[in-house]
Amino acid sequence: MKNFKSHYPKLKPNLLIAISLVLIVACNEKNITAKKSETLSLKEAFKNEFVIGAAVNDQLIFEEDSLGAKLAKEEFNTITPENSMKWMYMEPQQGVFEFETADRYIDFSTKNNIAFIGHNLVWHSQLAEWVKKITSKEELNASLKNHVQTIAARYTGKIHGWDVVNEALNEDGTLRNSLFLEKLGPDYLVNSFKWAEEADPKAELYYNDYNMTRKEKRAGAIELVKMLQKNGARVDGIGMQAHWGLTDPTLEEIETSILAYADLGIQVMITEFDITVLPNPWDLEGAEVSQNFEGSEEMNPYTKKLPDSVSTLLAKRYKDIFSIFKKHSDKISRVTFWGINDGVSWLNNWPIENRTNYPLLFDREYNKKPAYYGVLEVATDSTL
Ligand code: 9MR
Repeated sequence: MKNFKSHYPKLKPNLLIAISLVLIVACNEKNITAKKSETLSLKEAFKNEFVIGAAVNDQLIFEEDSLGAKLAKEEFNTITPENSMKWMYMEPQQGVFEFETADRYIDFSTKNNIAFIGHNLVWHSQLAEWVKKITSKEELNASLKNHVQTIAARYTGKIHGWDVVNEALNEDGTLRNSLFLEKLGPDYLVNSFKWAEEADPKAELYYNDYNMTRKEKRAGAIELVKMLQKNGARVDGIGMQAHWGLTDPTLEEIETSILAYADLGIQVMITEFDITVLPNPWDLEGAEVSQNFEGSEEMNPYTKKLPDSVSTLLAKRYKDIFSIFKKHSDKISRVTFWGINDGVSWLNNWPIENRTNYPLLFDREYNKKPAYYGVLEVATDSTL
């Protein structure tokens, strides 16, 4: 099975020793790690472990966000479209496909030699309205097939992998009662993977979901992949989205989950990594997310600046989690952040709109944050 790693061969051990010696002699300083941090990009730093990605948006692809585009080229070797390849944008009317924007994403990745992850072919959310109105099973099945195959076929040879199915599970690990499941039964999952493979045999095919560290959901995801495999669908990898917090999930849950997914014999990918630093209304006893928290200081405490104490906690959390990724880099092929800088993160608007969040490695001015250096240290510190 081909994967990212075949494109990024490991350095030979004796070469690594030679490089380390040269660096030790050349730097001869205590803070060698900090020095190296100035010169290495994320993708270079982790080139022997996994590829490093980011979700990107239209402003970046059209280079209106030129600083974002610059960082995408310098720091990352894979990108995922944050929104523009979802069903509502790709096929807004039945049988009418809008390829213009998606083509620009593909051009950007091809031109800059950045591997492209298609996101996504089948999802109950951000669907076009017309799909929801279909009443017949036959028509829905034909529409799903046409959607998957038309898009997958268009980009064959230009896409590294597809999130074929996104978020098909409930929190308890059972299958989500989406309109696809309701009308087509679990066959829609098997068929979607088979249709994608038929249309683009070269692309890798993934199942992608959130809360993949929770016990019940993890069991459900494993069962789902096994069911797909048993029914003859090819699944190359499993995507743990990784929208995480400063303390949840625990490091143990993260590690256990990586190992459990790797046991399926497929690639494990961290596909939408970010760490919120803001309070979550669901954690508050008696708090209803439907309550209006907008403008509440309690829920939006860092409107001017992230306090140094929290910034340090965030850096440590990133470092701890990346240490686990590095430890299991033989099982992990990709780590993708869900956005490039704090200013563009979806977490400024979820679960409460208009807050100021700081979940990524670059700040609103595109500067590297302590979290960036925390991550980089994992790559450069041989004791981690
Ligand atoms: O980041 C995306 C945000 O801009 C959209 O408003 C949102 C709509 O559902 O989708 C976000 O991306 C999601 C991704 O496609 C699938 N996993 C969860 C992500 C965060 O909601």
